[in-house]
Amino acid sequence: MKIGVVCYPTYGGSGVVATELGKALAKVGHQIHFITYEQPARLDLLDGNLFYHKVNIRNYPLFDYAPYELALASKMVNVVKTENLDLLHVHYAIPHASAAYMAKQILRTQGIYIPVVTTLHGTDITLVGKDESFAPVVTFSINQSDGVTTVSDSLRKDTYAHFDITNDIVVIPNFIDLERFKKQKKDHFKKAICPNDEKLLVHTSNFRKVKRIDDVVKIFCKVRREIPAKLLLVGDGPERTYIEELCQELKLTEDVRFLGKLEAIEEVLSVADLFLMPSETESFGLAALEAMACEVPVISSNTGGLPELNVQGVTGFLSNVGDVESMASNALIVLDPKNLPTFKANALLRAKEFELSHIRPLYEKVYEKALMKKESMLIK
Ligand code: GMT
Repeated sequence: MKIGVVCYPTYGGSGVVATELGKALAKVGHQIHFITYEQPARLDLLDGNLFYHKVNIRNYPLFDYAPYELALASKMVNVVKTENLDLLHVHYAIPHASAAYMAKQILRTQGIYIPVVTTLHGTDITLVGKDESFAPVVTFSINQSDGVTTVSDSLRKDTYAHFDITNDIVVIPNFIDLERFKKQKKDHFKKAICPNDEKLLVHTSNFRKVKRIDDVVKIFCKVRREIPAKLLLVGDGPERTYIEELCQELKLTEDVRFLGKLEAIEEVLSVADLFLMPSETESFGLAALEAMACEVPVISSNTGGLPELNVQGVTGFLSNVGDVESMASNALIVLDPKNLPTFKANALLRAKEFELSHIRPLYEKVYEKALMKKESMLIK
């Protein structure tokens, strides 16, 4: 198949899923055309089946906000025609699903039927999407898609609860490439960060409020009162300055390190003992899955799709959002040397259930169904 993939090219989970899925599909022979304003972070174009088409956003003095959605729709029309695409797969509803709808309608006037598959990732439904300034457009574009997927059952339920959806939604969880995400021997790195064999806690995210990184710091503060420990914070975003100030206030600067955005996150995870994800909402929790694949157990909130990944008392523990007391005492249970090896082994076993090769065919099935719709449209 020749597939156009639209995503956010930044470090967010939806962009990572789109890029890794595109790469995996290219490996089994599909031709994948990424259409976005910047080359996706994890995309290298060495594979002959991978292509990148840049959306140029023209500015004009009249525009307070340049109309990206229109530029994107126009680019989709152009790429579908020049590359003879079979299908468009858009990740994150806003504004990708509505731009795809527009492209599809334009192409129909030219005698081309292009099926659109939309994958909903999280805040496009649970936060931004349900805001009344977007909701009618999000509802419409989901209903007009030829295939709709969500990354967890929880997100599927939320989508039906918040919007008037008449379309079927297929759940396809996030996936992991176990070739890349596996525990590596990085003793020198561990020694540099934890010279006295302290326990190492890690959090990675795009530092948005929804991640509740202040809870990460509070949990760590409680853990460190009981046992020698260090915390690594990986990523960057709007909350970073506030979190740096909080660490100073709690006198934690000696034991907390900010690593910023990192490409080789698996190297950090390889030396970690515990991953913290106390999010306000989390449709799946890809970062937690990456940690588990590197044998790192998870302390998380029990929101959204997290219970579909993190198994209570097996791969870690889940607590109510904001219950840092419970999260800290559970962290101490996991970090107890009597328990830690079992939790680590369980985390890896669970991660294996989400191996890329199990999940990729589920998307191919959705594509095939969308293409069947195209055939029935053409017969009409
Ligand atoms: O919804 C978001 O926050 C954006 C999105 C992203 O692009 O970072 O993250 C979501 O998609 C990931 C990939 O499907 C999921 O693993 C994350 O749980 C989800 N984030 C939230 O729901 C907060």
